[in-house]
Amino acid sequence: MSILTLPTTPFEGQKPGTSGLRKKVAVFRQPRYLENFVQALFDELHGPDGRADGQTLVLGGDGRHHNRVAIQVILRMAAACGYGRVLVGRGGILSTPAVSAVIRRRQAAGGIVLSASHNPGGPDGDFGIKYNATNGGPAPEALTEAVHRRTLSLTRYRISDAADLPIERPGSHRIEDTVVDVIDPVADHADVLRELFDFDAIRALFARGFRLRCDAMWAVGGPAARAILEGELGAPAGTVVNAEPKEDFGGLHPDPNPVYADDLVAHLMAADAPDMGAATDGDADRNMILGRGFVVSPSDSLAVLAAHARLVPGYRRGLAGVARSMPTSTAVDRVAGALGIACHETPTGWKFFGNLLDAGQVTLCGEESYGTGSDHVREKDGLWAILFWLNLVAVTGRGVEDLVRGLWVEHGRCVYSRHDYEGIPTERADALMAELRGRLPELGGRTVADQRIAWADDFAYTDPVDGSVSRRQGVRVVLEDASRVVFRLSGTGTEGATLRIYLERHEPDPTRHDLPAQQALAPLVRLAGELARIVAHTGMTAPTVMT
Ligand code: VG1
Ligand code: CO
Repeated sequence: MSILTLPTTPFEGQKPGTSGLRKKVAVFRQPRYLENFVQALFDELHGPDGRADGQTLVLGGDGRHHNRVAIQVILRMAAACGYGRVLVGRGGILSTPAVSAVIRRRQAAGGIVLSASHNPGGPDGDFGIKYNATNGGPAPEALTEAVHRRTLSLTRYRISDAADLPIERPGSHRIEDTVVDVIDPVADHADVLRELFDFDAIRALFARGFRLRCDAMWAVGGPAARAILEGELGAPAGTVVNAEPKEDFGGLHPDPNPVYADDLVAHLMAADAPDMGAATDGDADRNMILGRGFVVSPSDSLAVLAAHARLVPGYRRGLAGVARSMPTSTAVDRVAGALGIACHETPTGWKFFGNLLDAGQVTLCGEESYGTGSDHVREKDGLWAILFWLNLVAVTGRGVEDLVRGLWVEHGRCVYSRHDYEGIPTERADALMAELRGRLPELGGRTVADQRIAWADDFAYTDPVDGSVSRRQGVRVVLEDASRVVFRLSGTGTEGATLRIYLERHEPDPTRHDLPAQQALAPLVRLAGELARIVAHTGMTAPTVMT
């Protein structure tokens, strides 16, 4: 075995987005593409000639196509960088929350997650890589930007010429001076979850005949869900479906929303529907929750969890505060107000919650994109959310729908929807956003599509802990009754641009809570279309996905 220093030249476009660097598998397959990004990361972390002597690195991915190849490359590069130990998930598998749990429990210096999350997989699908820091959370923007700059000037990378390691079984190996331990992908994460929830109460719930259908979408969440729900909590065999992780997610889109998890929705709408439905995404950090005949919006889910957190052992002492991403509905703000705790509004992406969680300023956080989590790790956590809901149902004796309706009765309903326009040519999407931003100063006080605008801005965030500023995080247009429309471009796609339009209107009147969301939001949809001139810019007359 020896360490090689090999010449390379930069690749354009290795710029991490909302959650790491995501590209087509074919892009990652190019010789030196992955190597360049990993070397740039190691250079940033340890200095250009630095070594990670003695440090521990966690490594795992969501098991999508190319995962196995990439894992072996990174193991050899970590050895060349001098890591003391690499903890790699068995078979190269670790869900995103599991990586976070392992980093924190084993005091690792950080971890590399190979995932493109909810994006489709397979040879023609997407691949991704991101770095999580010592706190277990996604690297802050300052680091991801520095890594990107370094990718543009890289001239060499270092790698051991060792052979592939057998990582399909537990064991300990060596590359150069680096110990590589193959670890159980579920155990650390399960330990964390066991400390938070009342497993006895949930066990009793299942023993009483409560029926759950948990759809792992052929992704990495399956084994953990099966081990805990069926193995430990006594849910009947078959509760977790589509549980075997596949490299191509069965050809499906592993995104737990009503559009891509339509099969689960159909089961929950059927006459003999189970009591609760749940789904997790490609890397098991997202979750969708359903009641019988009822879909829970992610923003409402966060608010319900916050409202009842004290009923769950891990949060018995109450919440320090909560946080939500800016486009997420204000339901949780209303709950926080009633609880007398702070509610922070952050830009989209879990990395912005890290400082608040580390500083002990917030306990729960979430996003409208089916992500919820807490200070138990530094990622959103799909199984955590499912267990939280089960725990609440078990100790309140109330069903999923009843818990959400209780929220609406108390605080009014934040009627909410997100409209995505996918696959827009990038220049057109950029032109749309530029025009919208250009019109911002004149929008306050104007009437558009019969709606009177109170104010509009481009969201900027100052991190209350380290003072870092993130600008241009989304255009907000707010009406006099506080209804709002938010426009931003996705930072996780790999083909063209995706325009996301977030619509929210508060409905205090309980007799109107059952109006279909799209109907209640129709005036805001018209406003959005006119304001952004969507048809003129994109040629599209309807969104490609509505959730
Ligand atoms: C999307 C979501 C965002 C989420 C991100 C990563 O980002 O909107 O809320 O944090 O995906 O989620 P964007 O930039 O495409 O809107 V995951 O499950 O990919 O780690
Ligand atoms: Co995900």
